[in-house]
Amino acid sequence: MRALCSLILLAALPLSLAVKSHDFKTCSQAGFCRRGRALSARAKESDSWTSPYSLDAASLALSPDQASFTAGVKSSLYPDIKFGLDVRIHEDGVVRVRMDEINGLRKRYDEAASWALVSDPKISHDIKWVVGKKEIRAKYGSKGFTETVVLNGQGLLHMEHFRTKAPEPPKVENETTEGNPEAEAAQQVLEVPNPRAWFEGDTEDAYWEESFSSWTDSKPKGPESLSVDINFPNHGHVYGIPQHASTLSLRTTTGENPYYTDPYRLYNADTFEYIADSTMSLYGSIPLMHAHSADSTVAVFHAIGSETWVDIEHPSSKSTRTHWISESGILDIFIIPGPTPEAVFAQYSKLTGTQANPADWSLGYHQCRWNYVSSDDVRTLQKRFDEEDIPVDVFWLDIEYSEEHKYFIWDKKNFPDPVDMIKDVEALERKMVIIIDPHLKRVSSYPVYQEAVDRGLLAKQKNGNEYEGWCWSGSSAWVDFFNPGSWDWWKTLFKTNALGDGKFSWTESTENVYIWNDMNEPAVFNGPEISMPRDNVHYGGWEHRDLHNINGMLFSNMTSQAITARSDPPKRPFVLTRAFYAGSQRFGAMWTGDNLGTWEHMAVGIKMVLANSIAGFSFAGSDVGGFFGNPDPEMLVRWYHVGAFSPFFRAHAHIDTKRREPFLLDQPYKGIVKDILRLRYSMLPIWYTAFRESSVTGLPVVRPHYVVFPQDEAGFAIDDQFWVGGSGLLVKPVTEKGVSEVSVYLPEDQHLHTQVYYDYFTHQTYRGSAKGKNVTVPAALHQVPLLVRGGSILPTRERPRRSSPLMKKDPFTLRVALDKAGNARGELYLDDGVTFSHQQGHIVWREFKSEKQGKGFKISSHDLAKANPSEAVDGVALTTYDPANAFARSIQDVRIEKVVVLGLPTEPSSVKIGSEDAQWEYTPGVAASGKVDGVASVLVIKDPKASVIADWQILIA
Ligand code: NBV
Repeated sequence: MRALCSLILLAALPLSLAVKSHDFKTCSQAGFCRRGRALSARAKESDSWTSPYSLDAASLALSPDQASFTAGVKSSLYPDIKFGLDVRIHEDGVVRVRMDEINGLRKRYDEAASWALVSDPKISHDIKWVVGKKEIRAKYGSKGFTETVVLNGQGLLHMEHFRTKAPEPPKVENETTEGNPEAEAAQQVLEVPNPRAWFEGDTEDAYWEESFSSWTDSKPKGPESLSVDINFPNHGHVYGIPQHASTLSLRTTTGENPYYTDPYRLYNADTFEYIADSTMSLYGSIPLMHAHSADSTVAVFHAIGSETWVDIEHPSSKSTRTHWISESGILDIFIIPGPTPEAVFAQYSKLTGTQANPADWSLGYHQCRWNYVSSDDVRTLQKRFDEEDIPVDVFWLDIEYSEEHKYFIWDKKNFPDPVDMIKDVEALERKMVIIIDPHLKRVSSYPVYQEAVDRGLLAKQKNGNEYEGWCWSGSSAWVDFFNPGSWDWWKTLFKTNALGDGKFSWTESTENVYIWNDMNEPAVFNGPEISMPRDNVHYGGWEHRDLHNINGMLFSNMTSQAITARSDPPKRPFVLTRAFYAGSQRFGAMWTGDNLGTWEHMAVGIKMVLANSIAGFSFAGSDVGGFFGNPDPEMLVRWYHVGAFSPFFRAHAHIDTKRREPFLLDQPYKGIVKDILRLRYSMLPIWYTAFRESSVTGLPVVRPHYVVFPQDEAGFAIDDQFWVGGSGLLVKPVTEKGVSEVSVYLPEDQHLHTQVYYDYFTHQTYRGSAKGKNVTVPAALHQVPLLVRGGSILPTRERPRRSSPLMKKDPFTLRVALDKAGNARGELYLDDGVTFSHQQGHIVWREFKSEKQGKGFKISSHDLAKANPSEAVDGVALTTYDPANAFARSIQDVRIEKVVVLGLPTEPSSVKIGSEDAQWEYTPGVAASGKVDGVASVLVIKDPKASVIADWQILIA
């Protein structure tokens, strides 16, 4: 069935634009996944299935403060094998469950958490375990008890212990064993029924070696896979475990859907031209899953670095069963209790860290292509943007800048003057991002390779020799970033000054060059599944299979540290990574890899960004325009809308595509794209404010409905419209051809009365309903359906500029969208956007409020940082905060130039700022009649002479 349907899909696409599915394994082609699924099938067939694993009560040991316990775990199948369980509860209620084999033949990989976690979580001393006759129990949280997360409820827990390979039975020459005592004995052994077959199956399926395509995995450690079922008996929706091109609410993988017959796979891979709706693994893996219902949100995070498959079933619309099958490693599960989405984000980000506060310019528009081919090409690019007055912050260089793909080394034929070129770009305070891939050309004349060889830093084959694979640079080697010896060395490469001693550093670069890390899954053209052999060996003797999904994160981690360290005082890094793992959000941005220029890919990109965002990695986007193919102008325009509402906004294209920079478009498309870019730039304060919140609370920068309205069931599966931070902006980019209007779902919080929504551009009003409601919103090509929920105040900067740093002293506009009761609130966060001085309190964090006052309204500005110093910035609790800090002083002349109030019931009689009359203009609204929505009244207050850093009040009478 699956094969048939894949064929149909392939046939629907031009042949060259279809993922080479045969390059990647299905579950049935991966020995351990096959075994895991077979285990689950046997359990389903049996009426009397019980797990062979049980807690060894005699070994139970509570810690002296009763905050954690350890216990032995026995398997009735292997009485001599010992497992240990370690359960602890963190201060925030997260439960960590670890299980490992004790005194096994070998050691299982147990370092995934040490890469993912920001620090060792503090164990609670208030929560106590109590040992009862049949159970051990810890009670905390609110009263009442509902089963939320159940481990091993289906009895699928299985940790394959290390074993020695049984000798091969002697070869029998003739058919019969008669008269050959040795062979007779062997035959008898084979015939003895296997008492473990009910659980493990009756064959040693791919225990000691397996092949895929032309590759053989030698599996020297034998079987060591890990299976565990995690059930959510009271949660009908599960989300997360990115990265997949799939719906946000994860689908059943064991049902009839022909594209969902395989479990969701997590195995970082270069799956270029991927299918737009599938469980296939892509470039990154975050083993975090949210489970959600109208009553609560919970999550599980499995700190595992090896390939993992997750089957999902929905026994009813109100419950979910999942089955996680991993190739190796210990069981290290964090049960994240929530019970709200906010609490889940706080708990998860306490573990793996929050999205790093980005450099402000990196939220602008990025222009990329494989490739801008010469210094002159880059200069012309910049000139054309400027001639058309189209804003852009960053020009990118892909691999062709380098000589023979030796990264860091310029191809001087085409880039004879790299530093001058970069300086030309810097003139308008723009930046460059240049690619550094992880494969190193194996020639001794390439200093980066040779230094890595001299220091013994390269990844090894299982026999201990340097691993050689094929990539862009031909015969290549890879730095083993698990080797601490590589860390300082990698930093030195990015120093823009000479190091002396003949050692290499990138002197032909500047501090305005930032980095793109591609191919870090790692991609190896001639390797199994286009990656490294699993039996390769890393630092510490760990096999590549153990840490494959973490590998890419180390590359972007080290690069981001290198970029930070190269300047004094350090500057915020920008590193774009393709491969990622839990924790990668601390090191930069990601994109969704090599998508196709199709409507399906445009649409799924939104869902993928949402999935990444809820898994902690908010700084995400997909290639605007699609990497492969030549989108027509309509598609390109719509894609710019998608990009303008993605946290990371970059246009990119394959080397074989036609050039498609915005200035090349004909009218009206060129004008529309320019307006979209200007819209993005006007909203940069909203994005920057959302990033601040994310960096402190872990809340995503773009938010799906279930996060914002966790009780509104009708929104739980919605993933084609979303919210920008906590701003109250709701957007639904058009991702279909020929559309002139779209249906937007207006969610409601059941406890609130219905709310009004305003069209951002036309001020048309839409009223929600207590049950949630769909409304039709115009969406001609120049229009992106963008609504502001009543009750929000949006700070924008409306003066068109060529790059975002040129806006730093520009005044603000405030859009006050009143709710039904006449109230509204919003935030604005600012800092220098470049250094880390925000961590010393050099910030401006304002709250704007509108309140009903008598018959009129009061709009005011307050210092939020003064009120909440410890919540102001990421990473540090500001104990002292000075409202007159140096950054605030540097922008004290920056004004609010306009306040636009939407939804006043009547024309004001006076508008005062403090005690002075303000200038204003009022346009009455059009009341809604019957089913026809109205248009909001608009009051424009001109230049209220309010500084952005000061407290002020506007009184509308
Ligand atoms: O470096 C070339 C490309 C890059 O443009 C793209 O964004 C990456 O995802 N890279 C992959 C390698 C080859 C792709 C066919």
